[in-house]
Amino acid sequence: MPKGSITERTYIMVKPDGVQRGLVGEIMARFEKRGYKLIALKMRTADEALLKKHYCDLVEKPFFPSLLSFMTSGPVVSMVWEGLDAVKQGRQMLGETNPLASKPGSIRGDFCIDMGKNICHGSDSVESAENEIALWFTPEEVLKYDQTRAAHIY
Ligand code: RTP
Repeated sequence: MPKGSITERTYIMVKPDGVQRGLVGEIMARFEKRGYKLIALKMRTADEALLKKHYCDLVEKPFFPSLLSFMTSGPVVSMVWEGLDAVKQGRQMLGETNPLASKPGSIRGDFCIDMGKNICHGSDSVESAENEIALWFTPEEVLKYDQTRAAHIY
């Protein structure tokens, strides 16, 4: 994908705590209002096998068992958002991994304080976004449509 592409994509996931706390709409609204385009959306309870692939670089970490237990504790909402600089801007909108280091105005900076329950996930590079999108969605679930056509307003 060329840098600066309007079709850059990022994988954003509302984690079980964000779903349980009723923050799905708030998180989606921030991406919509910013100007990003929703091209895939799914709710599911992830299993261990899927999460081991998603967090493949963390499986040896001491906190991995508690991360796994938390991430399988309830449904997650998986999304693909498309638009200019989607990966980097998405991470900025989420805030830092540690909510206490996250600025007010970011999702984590506004809604959480616990690193283990930091509400959301966002891809950290264009390459990992592509891998994560392929892991959480089938190609058919990632849609192509023209958002500029206003035909449905009237
Ligand atoms: P995420 O994948 O969830 O967006 O998080 P991230 O890239 O900001 O951070 P990453 O290092 O990939 O960690 C994934 C998730 O594991 C939990 N974590 N706990 N106790 C700890 O030291 C620790 N470190 C990471 C967090 O929930 C983090 O989001």
